[in-house]
Amino acid sequence: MIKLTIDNKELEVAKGTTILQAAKEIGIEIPTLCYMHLNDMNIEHKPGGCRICVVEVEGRRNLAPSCNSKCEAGMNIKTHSMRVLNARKTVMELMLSDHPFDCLVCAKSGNCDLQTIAQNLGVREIHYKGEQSTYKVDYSPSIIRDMDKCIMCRRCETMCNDVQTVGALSAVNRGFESVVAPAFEMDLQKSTCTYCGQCVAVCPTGALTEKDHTNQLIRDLADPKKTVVVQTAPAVRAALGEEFGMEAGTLVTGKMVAALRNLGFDSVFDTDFAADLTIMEEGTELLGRLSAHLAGDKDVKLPILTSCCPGWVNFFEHHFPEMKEIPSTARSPQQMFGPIAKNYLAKQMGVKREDMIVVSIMPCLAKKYECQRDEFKVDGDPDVNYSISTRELANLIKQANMDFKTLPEEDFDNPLGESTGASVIFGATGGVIEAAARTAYEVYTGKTLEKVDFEALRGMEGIRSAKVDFDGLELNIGIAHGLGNARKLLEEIRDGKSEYHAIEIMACPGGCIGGGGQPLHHGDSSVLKKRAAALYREDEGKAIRKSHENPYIIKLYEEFLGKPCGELSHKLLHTHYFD
Ligand code: HC0
Ligand code: SF4
Repeated sequence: MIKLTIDNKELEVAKGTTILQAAKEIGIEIPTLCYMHLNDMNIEHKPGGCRICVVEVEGRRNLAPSCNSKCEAGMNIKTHSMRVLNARKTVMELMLSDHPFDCLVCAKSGNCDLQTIAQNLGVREIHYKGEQSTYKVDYSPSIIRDMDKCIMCRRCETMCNDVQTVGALSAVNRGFESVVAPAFEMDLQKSTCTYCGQCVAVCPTGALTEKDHTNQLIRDLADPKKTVVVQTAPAVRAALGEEFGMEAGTLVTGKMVAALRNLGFDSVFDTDFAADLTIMEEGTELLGRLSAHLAGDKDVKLPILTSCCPGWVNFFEHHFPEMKEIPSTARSPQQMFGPIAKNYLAKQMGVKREDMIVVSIMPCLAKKYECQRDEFKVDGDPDVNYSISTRELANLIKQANMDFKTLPEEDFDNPLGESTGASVIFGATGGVIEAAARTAYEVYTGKTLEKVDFEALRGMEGIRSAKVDFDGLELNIGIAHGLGNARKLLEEIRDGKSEYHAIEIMACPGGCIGGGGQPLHHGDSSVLKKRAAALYREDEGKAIRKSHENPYIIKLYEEFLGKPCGELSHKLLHTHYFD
């Protein structure tokens, strides 16, 4: 152990502890910009590049970057001496000297680390005038890159390369010209980007933001000719409250429904309904493949991989195209909801397809891209017109001046608003496969599943596995969240070493609760755990907790679809993948 003093407080820390960590241990927060600590993933990004975290160490000529300077015995450190504050101010002014001055209209305003730290430092004047960079703004279907706002913290690069192993972003050029970009500075859309949005989630400035669909939504809501219906993803309800100062993990399902109704949607539905439908289709496919496999059919491919996460779909299409026959052909719940709304609900409501607008509220940025894919359009009309993120919904509620915290709790509309506990847990890693196991068990064994909680499938470890007993048949299940973890399981399958029957993969660490469109959680995994716990609470409180018992799903098959994986289901609810 090492003894030292920080801001006149004596403390003892383990060898190897940085000054930044030591200060944190005694409640002293040193401002940082480039530093990022993903505590559950064992990733500490500390390039020491921004120099905002400098501190004064007695007896040393130079200030030390606290994020990558280790504590030494007897050190006497000042974290906010005059010298430190002046240095930080100068560093900040230099950073701002070539930064665009459009804070008032910047998408990140109010949520920008650069802005917050400049404000906290009391920067009122910029004494340096730098050359301004003039990069072309890169618009992709999900993400906007405005590199004039990049401060070269390179957090995005760490997320893309080390966590996701996608490798779409890296530093290019030198000196003033240096910037983080796809290879050859090509547009993101032409790169191998999966639109997972994890880079956006950690960008401290407005350099990476989501493509904003809120103005389009406001226009559609105001159009009397349009019937605008909305579906809300499972993970949104566990995080939206954070945008209004509520504790992470506060469930705001009822308030969210009330807010959406206030905004003017004609009907407020739940993606969870479609998640129950996904279980019917994907579960049937799983049991079909499993039975064929057990009967000795060598052509049948196992493991079956879940296919509901669009960042994951983009990943295997780009990186493992030779394995595109393995994932389930079931569309994601978002993309099952769309055709059911426009082919079944529209008829019930007496609305023409072209007059119905289906909007989704998602924790995810890849969903914006997913709903624009050609295979999910009919004569150019998308089944889901567009998707807005949890953060965009929060902005809309703020624009409408609603006092979110005091809104009354309201219920979803029916028929596409009824859901089971199984569908709610889709939003947390392991939830999709747990929901599938609840239904597949009963269909396969013909017995009632008394204990629906498969605890072994839950948790935050990046790769997990569990054996589930199907009345004598042992099903081997794998789970990965984060694309770097997914890659490991895929490589096992490619090398013929995988022993799983079924694998759930979600692109974002934590699953959808950690999606790129959620309130920013700054890599703090305790926030993700609280959001997951909220979803498991909602599941526990539901009267029905197995997808196949959802009465509106039963009715949908009776009235419209026929049977799971039947002809109409295949046409409307399944898809195919591309190289
Ligand atoms: Fe998810 Fe989904 S669970 S991908 O994480 O399957 O975005 O929340 O909406 O579609 O239901 C995201 C979340 C969804 C879909 C569902 C799945
Ligand atoms: Fe990389 Fe995901 Fe960002 Fe694309 S969205 S650049 S894949 S981190």
